[in-house]
Amino acid sequence: MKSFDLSLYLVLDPDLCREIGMVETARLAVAGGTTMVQLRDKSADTATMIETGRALQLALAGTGIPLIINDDVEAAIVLGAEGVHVGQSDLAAAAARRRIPDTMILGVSVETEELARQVDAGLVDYVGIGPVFATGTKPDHKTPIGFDGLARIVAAAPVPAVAIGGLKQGHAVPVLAAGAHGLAVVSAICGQPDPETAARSLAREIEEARR
Ligand code: TZP
Ligand code: MG
Repeated sequence: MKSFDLSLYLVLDPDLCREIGMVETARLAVAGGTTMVQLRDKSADTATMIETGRALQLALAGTGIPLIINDDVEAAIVLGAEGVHVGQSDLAAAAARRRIPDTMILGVSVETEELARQVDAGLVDYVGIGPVFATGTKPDHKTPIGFDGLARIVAAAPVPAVAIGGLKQGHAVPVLAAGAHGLAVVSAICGQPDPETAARSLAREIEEARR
């Protein structure tokens, strides 16, 4: 069954996680209430993605938290990961879906209303929308959209959305008010002195924002 919860979506970055590593960061974040984990390593080859992915699968075993692989469809298939996330510059959604089974989650990044409208809900399970704010985590990011832009793009998307880009404590209310189902974060958890507490505070805030 393809069920997933976008509430607090951790996107792992090897540089930001370097102190304790991506696997330990994921383990702590999930203990704190993270609901999805994505492996995003732009410089890793497929063999390295598979190796890291295996270690993440061990750390997530029994938690029910899905592991999503960024861009590397091949690695995701070999791993039997729960899903794949592709950007606009990556393998198009249709091409990705042709390579992965229906049972796998497919996420796509969209930065504009037009791209959101083009999303095929028959192929794609969720969209990542951003950057809400400028962020040093993705130096090549597009112009920040703010919460107003987020709301417009969410409204144009035919599938559930998760917001990304510069999001941290204090942003759950405006993100959910814009119609997104959750917050995707890198630096708000990766590289924090205590990733578990960071995740727990965010998860609590999201839960409270829903009330
Ligand atoms: N896509 C748009 S912004 C971004 C990605 C992967 C990085 C978000 O990182 P942070 O540290 O949560 O701002
Ligand atoms: Mg990508």
